[in-house]
Amino acid sequence: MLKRNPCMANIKAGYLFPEIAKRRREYEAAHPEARVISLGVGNTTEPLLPHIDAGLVEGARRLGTAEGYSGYQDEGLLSLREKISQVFYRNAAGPAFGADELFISDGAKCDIGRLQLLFGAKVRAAVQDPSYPVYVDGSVLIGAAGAWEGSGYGGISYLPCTAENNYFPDLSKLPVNGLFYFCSPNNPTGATANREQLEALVKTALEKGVLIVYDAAYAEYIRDPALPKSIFEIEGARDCAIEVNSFSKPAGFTGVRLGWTVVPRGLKYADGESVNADWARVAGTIFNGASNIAQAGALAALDEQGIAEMRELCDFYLGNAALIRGCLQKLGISCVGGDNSPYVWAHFPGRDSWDVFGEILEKCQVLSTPGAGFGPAGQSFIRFSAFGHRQDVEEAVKRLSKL
Ligand code: PL4
Repeated sequence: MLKRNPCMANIKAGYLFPEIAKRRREYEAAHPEARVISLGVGNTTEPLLPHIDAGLVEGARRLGTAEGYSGYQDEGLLSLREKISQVFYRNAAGPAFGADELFISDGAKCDIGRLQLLFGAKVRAAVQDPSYPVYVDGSVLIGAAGAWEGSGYGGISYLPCTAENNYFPDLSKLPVNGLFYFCSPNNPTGATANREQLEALVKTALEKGVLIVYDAAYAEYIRDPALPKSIFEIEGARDCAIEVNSFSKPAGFTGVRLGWTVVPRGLKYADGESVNADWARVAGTIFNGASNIAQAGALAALDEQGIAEMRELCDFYLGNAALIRGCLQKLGISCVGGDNSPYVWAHFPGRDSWDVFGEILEKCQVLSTPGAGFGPAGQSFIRFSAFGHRQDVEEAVKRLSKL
C-alpha cells in the first residue's frame, strides 16, 4: 500500500473546531433535554443585511442572462479588486495597491493554507501564542515541523502573548529570514496591536528578513480610531508583509465564502525573485477563482450602503461581546478582548482549559472554546465568541452566573 504522508502523523490531535463540535454532540446525546448555546466557534449567525443580500441575488440573476453571464474569474473581478483597494487601502494619493496586487479568494483560511505552499517545508515559522490553529496545523501539514536550531519548539516558534507582555510578542525571538503569522485583532485573545507595536513589528521584520503574514480577518471590528486596521498603514510594510482578509466576519459571508490577499508587487525573496509573481503562479495553479455571485455580493458590501450594513453587523456582534465581557467581569473572572474584537478571552488561573470548557458545558449548557486549543499559552483560558443571536447571548450570560 501507499505510505502515509509522515506530516499527517505530526498533527497530534484532531482540528480544534470539529473536536469541539464532537464534544457538543456527545453532551447532547447524553442530555437530550439540554438546549446548548454556542459561544464556541466564531461562526456568524445573523441574516445577511438587505443591500448586500440584494447584491448577491442580482449577481445570481445576471448569470442567467446572455449579457451578464460569466465563467471562470481566476484572479477575481477587476472591479472588485479595484474597489477593495479604494475602500480598505486608500491613502492620501488614492488607492494604494494596483489590481495585480490583490487576489480574490474563497476566504482567508483557504488562502492561509495555500500560502503555506509558497513557503515550503524548510520555512522557519513563528506564531503568536495563542493563535488561530490554521497557522500551526497548516505549517505541520506542509512538513515545516522539522527541528531547527534555537527554536525550542521544532520547526515552529511560539511567541507567548500573555498579560505580562500586554499580549504582544517579544520580537527579538522572531526567526531570522523566517515567516511570522500575526493576527490583529487577535483570535483568540481579542488583543489589537497599536501603531507603535506594528511599527516595531515592521522594523524588526525588515531588519531580520522576516516575512509577515498579517491576518486582518477581524479588522472591521476595530472601533478605536487610533488602532491600525491594516499592516499597510505602517511605513515599510510593503517590503515585508502579505495581508489576508475576508468578508466572513464583517459581512456575514462565512457560508458565502469570499476573501482577499494583498501581495505587494515589490515584495522580494532573498534572491530578489518576486513573491507576487510566485503567488500568482501558485494561485493560478491550484485555485480556480471565487464564486462570481459572492463577488457581486462583495461589490455591494463595498458601496456606501454596504459599508454601513457591515458596520451595523459588526456593532451588533460587538454588543454581544460587551454583554459577555460585562457578565464575566461581574463574576470576578478576569478577561480581555471584546472591545475591538468579537472574542472575549477569560482567565481561569491554575485550571486546565479543557476542564473549564467541560464544566461550562455541564453547568451552563454553554459551548466555549478551550484556550489550550490555540497554543500552549492559552492553557487556563477560555475563548467566548460573540457570534450569536442576541437572545441566546442574553440567556448564555444568565447561565454563566452559575459558574
Ligand atoms: C471555524 C484569524 C473562526 N471552520 O472565513 P474565512 O476563511 O475567510 O476566515 C477564517 C478565519 C481566518 N482568520 C482568522 C479566523 O479566526 C478565521 C475564522 N475563525 C474561529 O472560531 O476561530 C472560525 C473557525 C472554521 C475554521 O476552521 O476557520
